[in-house]
Amino acid sequence: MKFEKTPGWLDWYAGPSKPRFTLPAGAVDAHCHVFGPGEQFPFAPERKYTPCDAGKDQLFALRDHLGFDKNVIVQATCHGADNSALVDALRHSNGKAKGVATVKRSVTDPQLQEMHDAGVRGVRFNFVKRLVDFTPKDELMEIAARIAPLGWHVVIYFEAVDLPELWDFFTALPTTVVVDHMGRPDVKLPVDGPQFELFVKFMREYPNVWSKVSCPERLSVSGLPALNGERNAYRDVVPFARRIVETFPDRVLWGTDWPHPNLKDHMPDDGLLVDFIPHIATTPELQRKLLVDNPNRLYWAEEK
Ligand code: 0GY
Repeated sequence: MKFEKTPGWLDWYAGPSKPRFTLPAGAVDAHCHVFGPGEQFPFAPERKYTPCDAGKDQLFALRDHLGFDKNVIVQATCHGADNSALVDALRHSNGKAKGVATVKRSVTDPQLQEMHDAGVRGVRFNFVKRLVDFTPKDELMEIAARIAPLGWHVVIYFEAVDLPELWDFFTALPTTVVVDHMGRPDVKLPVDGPQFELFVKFMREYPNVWSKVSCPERLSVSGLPALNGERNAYRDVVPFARRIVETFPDRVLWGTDWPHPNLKDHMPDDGLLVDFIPHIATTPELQRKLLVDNPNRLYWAEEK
C-alpha cells in the first residue's frame, strides 16, 4: 500500500555527523521508533500523521554510526496498536533491541507472551491530544494490571500542563513508570518554577518513576543554531535535563527520538544530539548511569 506523507513532513537527517562525544561501551539509545516501511507494515487507519518510511535497517545503521550498542524501540502512534513493524525490528536485532508496545484491552495473553518473547518490555500510554484519541483510564489501568506480572513497565507521554489532572492516575500505576521527554516542560518557564517543580515532586515522591531526558530539539525554543550545524544547540533545555540527571541519576534514560516525528522547523543532525549528552550528564559516572547502567537494568536485566 502506498502512503502520502503528511504535507510538510520532514524526513530524517541524511548523513548525520559523527559525534565528538564518545559514547561509553554498552550505551543504549532508549527512545527511537520505526515507521513502516508502509508497503510492508501499513500505517494505522486512526493515525494523526503519515510519516516517511524509516525502517529497522536505517535505525540499526544509525545505531552503529553514532556508536550505540543497543536500541529501545517505542511504538509510534502512526502504527496504532499494530505492533508488527516493532516486533519485526526486535526479531531482526540479534538481541540488540527491546521494545515498548501499544496495546488495547482486547489483547490476549498469548499475544502479550509473543511480544514478550520478541523483546517487548513495556506499554506506552499516550496523553498528547494531537497524537491520539482518548482512551478511558479504566481501560489503561486494566492493561497496566495485565502487563505487570510480565515484569513490563508503563511509558507515559504527556504535556506538562496536563500533569495535575493526570496525577492521580499516574501515581496509582502498579509498575515502573517511565516518562517521555521529562513530561514536556515549557522551557521558557523557570527550571525552579511551579510547573517543573511539580514534575520533580512526581519523581521525588514516587521512586517507581523514571524519566527520559530526551528531545531537546522538541522542547527547545532557542534551538536554531542546529540549523547551521553549530554544536551549541538547544541550550535552553540544559538546566531542565541536567537537574533531572543530577537529582535522579539512577532513574534516567536517554534516546535520539529518531526519526523525529512531527518536527516543524528543522530536522536535527543525530550526531549533534549525541553531543548534547555531556552538557546534561557532566561526569563519566553520570554518563555511564544514563546511557549504560539504567537502560540495561530496565530492559536487559535477565541477561545479566
Ligand atoms: C516522540 C514524540 C512524538 C510522537 C510520537 O508516537 C508518536 O507518534 O511519540 C511527538 O509528536 O511529539 O516521542 O516521538
